[in-house]
Order: sequence, then structure tokens, then C-alpha cells
Amino acid sequence: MATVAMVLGLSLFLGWASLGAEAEPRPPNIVLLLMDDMGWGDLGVFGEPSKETPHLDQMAAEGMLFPNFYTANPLCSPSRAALLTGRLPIRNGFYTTNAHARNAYTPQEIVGGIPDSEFLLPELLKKAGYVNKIVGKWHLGHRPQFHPLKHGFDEWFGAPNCHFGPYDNKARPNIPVYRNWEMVGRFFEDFPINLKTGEANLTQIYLQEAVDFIKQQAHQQPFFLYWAVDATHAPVYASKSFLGTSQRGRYGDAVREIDDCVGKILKLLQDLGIQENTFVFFTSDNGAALISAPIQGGSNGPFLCGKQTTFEGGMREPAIAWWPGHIPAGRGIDFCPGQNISGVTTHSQEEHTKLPLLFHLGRDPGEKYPISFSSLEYQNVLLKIFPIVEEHKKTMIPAEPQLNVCNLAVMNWAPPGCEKLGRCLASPESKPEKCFWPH
Ligand SMILES: *[C@@H]1O[C@H](CO)[C@@H](O)[C@H](O)[C@H]1NC(C)=O
Ligand SMILES: *[C@@H]1O[C@H](CO)[C@@H](O)[C@H](O)[C@H]1NC(C)=O
Ligand SMILES: [Ca+2]
Repeated sequence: MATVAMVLGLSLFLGWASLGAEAEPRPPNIVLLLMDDMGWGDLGVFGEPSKETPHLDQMAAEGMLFPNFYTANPLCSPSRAALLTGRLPIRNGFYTTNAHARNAYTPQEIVGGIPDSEFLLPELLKKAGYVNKIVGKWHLGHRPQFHPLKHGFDEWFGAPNCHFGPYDNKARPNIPVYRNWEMVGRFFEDFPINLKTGEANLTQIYLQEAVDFIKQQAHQQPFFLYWAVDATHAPVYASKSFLGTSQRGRYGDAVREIDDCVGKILKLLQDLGIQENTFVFFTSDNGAALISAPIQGGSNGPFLCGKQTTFEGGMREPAIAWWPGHIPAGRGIDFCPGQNISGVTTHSQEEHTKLPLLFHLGRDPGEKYPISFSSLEYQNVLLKIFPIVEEHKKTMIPAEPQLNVCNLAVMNWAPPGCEKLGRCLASPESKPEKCFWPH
């Protein structure tokens, strides 16, 4: 189901892009608003009781709400790789074969990244005449060959890795922030996140980047804006005017600020008169991180578990499409705290390939009652599933895994541009090793 959603998403974009090119003088602009660890249950429109997302709820009212939208993976990097390539992580290389690990991403010490052989959405759009900008988190590799401007983007303001830390900046470099090809500073040093108060201005900076780009492009070539903000990923943050304004705590403050930004972006498109020529899509890379909740994590509504699990809470994402005039109105870590269901949620990894846990989402959306292995219903569903799995395997050519090898020497010690700023750090000796993925 995950494949279907992501691949369908990509082909819809491309279908529209090429259709637009034939039928109209100008293909539609595309604005992709990608949230970080925001859960299905965080939107008022999905039943979040404090109803603090008026702009997203309005967007849904004016556009199309997708209650069954799935990501391809419940973790940042593989999910984003799938979103931008339209291919499963096992095909695009964003996975690992180390031990039983399934939750691999791209920390600073990762050696791999998005392979050159992949075609990314911005690369295809560029061929169709688009100008492409990424604002915020890339997370598809930070070494020079993985730079977003080498993979179809024309402009970038943001960071290659997750903002979490802080580091003491001797043992590990703080994450750099780039403008286009070069770093312009680092988190904590130049782009502070106050871990105590949760104050950071990053969401406002990212909003300004979006606004400037939209204004610059509004009456030029068609544009693709990939707005990948990360305020809802722990450590969550908000700017001063939003801190303390949510009934849901600091996480809610971050959601409220993003909601406000979404409202401003949609209003800008309307003020510029380009709303009927701009397709806007809102979703999240993975479900809310229950290990960070309640202060630093969101809600997956009625669904089980969250980020880092393949239960509904990890894979099912909030999703809204908006286009006026076109769209009618591992052991030791408990990823499911407080949701102990015998034989379903486990601390250790279980092999389910031969005997998958099946749920009837119609009568049991919370996945609390696995269908009995011995029932006729279970047997009948397996008869449908296994041939599909076999068919899938027949054409499966696994890519070279990108998330197996780590090396402290590849961290962001000396990103391009650091010389100009006098901010290069000395890297340690190169020592490649197997990444430690405990979960
Ligand atoms: C955010 O911006 C305001 C206004 O420029 C400034 O006073 C404040 O120190 C900034 N906060 C952080 C955490 O950078
Ligand atoms: C979870 O449930 C299982 C089986 O019912 C039980 O053995 C285990 O102790 C429970 N764990 C917790 C943390 O409650
Ligand atoms: Ca994420």
C-alpha cells in the first residue's frame, strides 16, 4: 500500500507536469509541504481535540483530504528518498542490511546517500522547465556528491542532516546550514535552538525563504518548492510569539507556527493570483515519534504506535492536496509506550514474513486484534497476499545498500564555504565501520 501511495503521488505530479505543458502555456507550480514526524492525529481536521490547525483545516476544506495516505517508510531519510524518487527504499538504496536493522537514516557519519543513478522529482521537473528550490531538511546524504543542487534543485536553504544535538563541536561538528552550494553557518552556533525554552527562529526563516522564492518565481518559469521544515522533530522548537500558545505544550507550539506559515503561503499564492496555477500538497515524512511524546512528540490519532514502526501510526500520514479550480473543494526502546498488546507490540524484532500479522482496518483501525492465524478469513487473505509478494520479488532488483557503512571522518567537519567563514574543523582519520543500528 505504501508503494502505491508514493508511486502514485509521483506519477500524479509528473502527469500533471507534462499534461500542463501540452494543454496550457505554463505547467502548474508545485509546492510540496513536507512535515517532519508530524502525526495523522495532529490536525484538527483529523480530530485533534484542541483544534489548533485552522489553516490546515481550511486547506483541507478547500482541497482534498487523504485519510489513507501512506509513506514508504516510517523514518526520515528512507521516506524522503522514496518521496523524491517514487521508488521504494530497497530500490533506491535507502536501507541497510546490517543485522536485523530496519530503522536506518543518514546521520553525519553515514558514508552513503542518494545514488546518481536515481531520478529525483526535481531533475524531471527541471527537464520540463521548472526552477526548483528546497527549503529545510535534505537528509539524503551530506557528502559533496549528494548535494541537492547535484540532484535537480537550483536553490537550497537548509541543512543536510537532522538538527538534533547539540554537540560539543569538538567531538562532532554542529550541523551546517547551507545557502545553495556553501554553508552559511551551523545550528546552535549561528542558527540557535534554545533547548531549554524551545525558542528558535528557524520556521520563520524557512517561511521567508518560501515567500521570497514564490515572489521571485510567480511570474517567471514554473517552480517547484519543496518546503521541508523540521520544527516538529525533537528537539521541537517555535519562535517566541508561538511559544506557550498551544494547549498541547511545546510540540503544539511548533505545529501552530507551521500551521500559521501554511496559511501565509496559501494566502501569498492567492494575493499573487497564481493559486489556480499552483498545486500544493501537504504531508509528513513519518508518523509522530511516540518515544518523544508527550512534550516533544505528536499524535497518531487512533492508530497504533508511530515513527520507526510499520504499524499504521508510523506509516499513515496526514495528507492534503490544494489546487483551487482544479481540485474540488529494537530491544530496549519502547516505540509504543503505554500500548502493550500481547503478541503485537514487542520490544524485540519478530520474524513475520511467513506468518504476517493481519488486521481488519475496517472494524479495527487501531490494530488491536490480529486476525487469528487459524481462521478462514486469515487463510483467504494470505492466498491473495502471497502471490502479490511473489510477483513483487520477481522483478525486484535490490540496489546497493547505502546505509551500511559509517565513518566519523565523513561528518560535516569542513563543508564547502567553511574556508570563507574561517569555520573549517579538522576531521579525524578515516575509519569506515559497520553502522550501529540498534533498532
Ligand atoms: C529570534 O529573533 C529575535 C528577533 O530578531 C531575536 O531577538 C531572538 O534572539 C532570536 N531568537 C533565537 C533563539 O535565535
Ligand atoms: C506486555 O504484555 C505482555 C503479554 O501480555 C507481558 O508479558 C508484558 O509483561 C507486558 N509488558 C509491559 C511493559 O506491560
Ligand atoms: Ca521524520
